[in-house]
Amino acid sequence: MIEKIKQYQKEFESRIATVGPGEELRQLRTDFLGKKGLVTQVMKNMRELSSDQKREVGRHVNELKNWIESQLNEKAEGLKGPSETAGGSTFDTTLPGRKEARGSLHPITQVMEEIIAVFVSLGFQVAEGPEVESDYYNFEALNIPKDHPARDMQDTFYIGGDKVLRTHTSPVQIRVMEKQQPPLRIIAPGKVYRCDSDISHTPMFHQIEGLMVDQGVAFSDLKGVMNIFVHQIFGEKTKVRFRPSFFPFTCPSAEVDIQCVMCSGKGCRVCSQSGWLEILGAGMVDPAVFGFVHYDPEKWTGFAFGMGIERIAMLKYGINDIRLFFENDLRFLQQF
Ligand code: 2NM
Repeated sequence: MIEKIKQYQKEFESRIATVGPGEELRQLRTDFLGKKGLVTQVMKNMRELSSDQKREVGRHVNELKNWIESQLNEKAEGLKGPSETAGGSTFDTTLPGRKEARGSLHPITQVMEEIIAVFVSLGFQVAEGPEVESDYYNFEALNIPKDHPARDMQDTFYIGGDKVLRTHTSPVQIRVMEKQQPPLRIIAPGKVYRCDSDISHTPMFHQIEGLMVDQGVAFSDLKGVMNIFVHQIFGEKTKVRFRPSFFPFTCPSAEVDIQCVMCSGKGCRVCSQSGWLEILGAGMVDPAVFGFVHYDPEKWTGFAFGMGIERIAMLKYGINDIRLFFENDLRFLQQF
């Protein structure tokens, strides 16, 4: 009989390990402690035993009964869901939980932060400014005259009065120069707006511009900083090329190319068989710009540069359509 008791204990142990809430748990209690339950059966069978045996078996049965009772109570407590605990209706606590969706940074934000980190490591400070700008900061102070093509209605969003949506982040640098004397090393990341839309242009995109002003800053300093930037972002082996160009706010001006990331310079569709890709514009700050912020051009020289983040991100990741960045399709975004 003692053997039987041990066997029932084992059976109970295995059943309580997997029992569910509600009816399942009630059934388990009935099976062991109910009127026709196994424990009750053993107690009934004790009638045939001698009084010595009764005492011995009785002790074991009582222990088993008390143990099962406490196990069932403990289990019932553990299986209670919050609504049950709170006195509401029951729900199935065995259902799997809902996973919390994990967010991540937008690829443009990632590339922007990566680029900022490179310039911060070179001693540049991050500066910000308004996205709604006056004609003066967006154009005039940058030596862009009233009849310059960059001011064309087709490119600029005019929003009434003399206000525009900034077409570049250069006005941020004008504002900093107005308030701060050289030496100066700043970068201006942020959103810019141009009335343009196709596979390589969106009406809003992101830019990082940089400016360094000090005594004796030369074009060679610009080249050194641009080389470090390219090697950090595209890899140490990436070749860099400077081509003469024109901007109203720099002189001399250059466009900076890198060896094509798709074909390593052999020539392909992406680089129009040239082996090179344009990634940014740069130059020595025009003395006329210094005039607007009352810097003495005899004392100070500086270089400036500007790049579109989307273009850098497209080249870095081999993306052929800029609009993918703004569709918010998770199948695209989750790849970064
Ligand atoms: C570019 C290219 C060349 C530029 C110039 C200035 C400022 F404010 F110092 F005059 N900021 N950014 C600059 C120079 C921007 O973007 C293609």
